[in-house]
Amino acid sequence: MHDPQPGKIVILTGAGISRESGLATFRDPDGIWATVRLEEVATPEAFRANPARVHAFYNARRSGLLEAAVQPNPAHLALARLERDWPGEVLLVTQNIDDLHERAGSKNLIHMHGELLKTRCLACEAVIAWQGDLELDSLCPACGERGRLRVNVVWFGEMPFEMERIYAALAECDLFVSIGTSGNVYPAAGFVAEARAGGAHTLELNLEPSEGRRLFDAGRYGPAGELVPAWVE
Ligand code: BJW
Repeated sequence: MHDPQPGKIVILTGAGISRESGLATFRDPDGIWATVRLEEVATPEAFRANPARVHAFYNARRSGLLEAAVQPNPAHLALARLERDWPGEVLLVTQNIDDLHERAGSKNLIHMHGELLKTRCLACEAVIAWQGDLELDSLCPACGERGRLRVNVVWFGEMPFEMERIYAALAECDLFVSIGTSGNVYPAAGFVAEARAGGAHTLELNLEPSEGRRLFDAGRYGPAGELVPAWVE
């Protein structure tokens, strides 16, 4: 990064940043939505109709995330270094439900689509760290109810987390950077327009131009594991 002025940076990340760590994206030809219909696994209606199916989908992704080979890649590590070394503020907003940013060392981080390694109890609303499988009769450690746990992620039609804090940061930031996201899913796809309206410079780092390409002042295209460290240094 060559900007000598310490300013406020908001970074949005998507599935593309974790692909080189071995996690699938959603809309690439080898992505998750090529193998399963999102209507069957990523909506509240799907969970009501067939909770066992939805648990199985997320149980498989949870055990995939916990495989030893899945580790933060140079892009995650570079963003953690940026947060540590940048004299201004860096807020990282991720759409990803994996924990690779925190494993890399990022601290000022919002998981707007939730976290795969947490469960939420529909009876008592407790959010609890969870590394094993979720079953239909899993017991809530907080309230003792059975069968009321769901993965703590944001499905289509649900409100993403911490939106007020995100919009406030977008309105104030000097630089907005979008990394590894296709720009298909709202409200995240609208963040670039919000940041621009507040006067921020906008940059996209992605394998290929995203849906919102024309809204970015600049774009660099290639694998995140190469682009992000090169941008941060
Ligand atoms: C690389 C790379 C490498 C590959 N290096 N790059 C406005 C207009 C139209 C529709 C809507 C709207 N507002 C809301 C909607 C409805 C809906 C929506 O957006 N639908 C669209 C499909 C049109 N949005 C919602 O429902 C959201 N909720 C909401 O808006 O609530 C409002 C509300 C109001 C009042 C009451 C209640 C609610 C919620 C969206 C939730 C999305 N959930 C998912 C699943 C989460 C859990 C899980 O992981 O299973 O989130 S869907 C999925 O998509 C996941 C992702 O976070 C999200 C975004 O995907 P992402 O990260 O962009 O991945 P890809 O695969 O699309 O792109 C990867 C990119 O990386 C590509 O560009 C590659 O080229 C690139 N890449 N390898 C760098 N190595």
